[in-house]
Amino acid sequence: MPDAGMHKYRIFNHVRSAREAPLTLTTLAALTFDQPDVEYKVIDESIDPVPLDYPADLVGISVMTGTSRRAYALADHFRGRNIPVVLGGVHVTIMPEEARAFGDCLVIGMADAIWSNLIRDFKAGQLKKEYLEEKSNSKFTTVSIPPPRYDLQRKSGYMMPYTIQATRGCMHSCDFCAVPVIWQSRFVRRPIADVIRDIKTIPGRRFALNDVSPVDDVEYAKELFKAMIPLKKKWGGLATTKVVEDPELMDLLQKSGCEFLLLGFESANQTTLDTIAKRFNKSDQYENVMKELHRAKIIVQGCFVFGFDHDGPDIFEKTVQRVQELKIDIPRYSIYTPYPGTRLFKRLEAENRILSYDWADYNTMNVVYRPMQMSPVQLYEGFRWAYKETFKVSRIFPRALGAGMRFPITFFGNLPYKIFVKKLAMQRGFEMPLLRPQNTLSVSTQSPIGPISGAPCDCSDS
Ligand code: B12
Ligand code: SF4
Repeated sequence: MPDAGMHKYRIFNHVRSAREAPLTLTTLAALTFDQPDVEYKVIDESIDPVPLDYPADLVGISVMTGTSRRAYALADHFRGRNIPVVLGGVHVTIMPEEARAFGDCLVIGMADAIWSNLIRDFKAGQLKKEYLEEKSNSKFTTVSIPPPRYDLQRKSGYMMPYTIQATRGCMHSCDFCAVPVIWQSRFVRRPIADVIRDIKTIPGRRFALNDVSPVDDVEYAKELFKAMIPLKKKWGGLATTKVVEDPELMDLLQKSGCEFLLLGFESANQTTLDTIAKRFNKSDQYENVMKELHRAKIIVQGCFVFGFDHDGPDIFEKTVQRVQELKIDIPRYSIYTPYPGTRLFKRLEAENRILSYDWADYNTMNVVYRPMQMSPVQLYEGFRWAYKETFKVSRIFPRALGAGMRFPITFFGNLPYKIFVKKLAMQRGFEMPLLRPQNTLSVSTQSPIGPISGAPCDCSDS
């Protein structure tokens, strides 16, 4: 899994991830449980260098949009050593035509029903160029997979070494989000017994649930949370603001051990929420959302996005103010980013507003398009200003105290963002990205990032 240069920090010579361990690689490795002769070396480049001279028979690389340049460079390297490379993941699923130039084999879509057969084909010398996930026509499907191979990953180096997933996909379709594009409005559930089995294999008390929206399939969520209660574990995950609408769900959520949720508030402006197809977020209900979650003793990471078409230059101050009023425990800001394949990308491209086709810029911290009501510089500087302002101790204190719960955890949870603010301040200001037509990226089979090194890059953020 290539490095994105994000979500990590350094302690002396040790690089640590400020996030949970990725589930992708341990999930893939588990899929060949019936082929015990297959040995894996799992590398998350965020915390470990890629052993470029490793004597592998086959290399698999997981590609996200932001990491695609690094992924293609690593693929070039291993192919240069005559080791076949399989590329998979969200970016390959969205942009197979680009990825074809960089891999010997592509997996498009979920690999659960593919990976084991792919390995068999490889062993028989019959690796195909492409494996396409067979999609069922029904909106809800169930997938049964073995427990992740946690034994293959490092336990140290992560804020949370154990990650679980119960559902995939999302029932909503916000205009900027890659999830509905990847899953095409399908919602995949794992059998609850399988999820409980996997949670039981976790040696620690805490884990991360990385479903993007586990609470929107209300009946499934209730059953899952009920089944989690006897395990007496603690967990953190993601949810939509709709979570507070059902009192029974909230009660079970709390009893299941949830103590942290990341929520996409996105904007305090209802017109914006309606325009981006997130009208289930009701701006005038945000106080209630926070009140209910705090009542359940759940710490909230509340995310807001800057640069929507209705955002003028006053949006930064307004948002910072609203974040304080709402007493969001750990706020987080992003710049509106048109990930390829999304409705937003198609619209901005049709309006000739895309400024950068360099996918490495697509990390929600760069301006890659021309905003409607301000200049790209204003957007970038406003984003920086909002971060700086929000993480002043004079603002952290009343937010953390105001929530009236878990003060030390919330307070210390804010501190890493102060480091991030410092790093943001040290960065150069906005520079107009080099406009590069999309197709020039796909024809280059040279390493797009220059000479390759085995060491992960040194930059870091929250
Ligand atoms: C957990 C998570 C994270 C975690 C861990 C990321 C990681 N590297 O695992 C953290 C918090 C670090 C993170 C960070 C970010 N994330 Co994130 N994240 C997710 C999330 C919610 C779940 C991913 C997951 O674990 N899935 C479970 C595994 C089993 O599924 P999977 O990875 O898709 O893998 C399956 C297939 O894709 C395929 N596959 C994948 N790789 C490979 C490789 C091979 C060789 C093969 C054969 C198959 C294959 O097979 C697997 C099994 O079926 C997804 C949303 C989602 N539902 O996918 C967003 C998502 C992947 N993230 C996204 C984004 C934008 C980000 C950030 C930019 C956000 C930010 N501003 O910080 C950063 C970028 C980090 C980076 N490395 O570039 C976008 C990606 C869009 C895109 N086009 O790339 C997604 C889709 C969310 C969204 N709303 O759009 N993320
Ligand atoms: S609710 Fe979240 S995961 Fe679902 S489409 Fe909207 S942004 Fe994406």
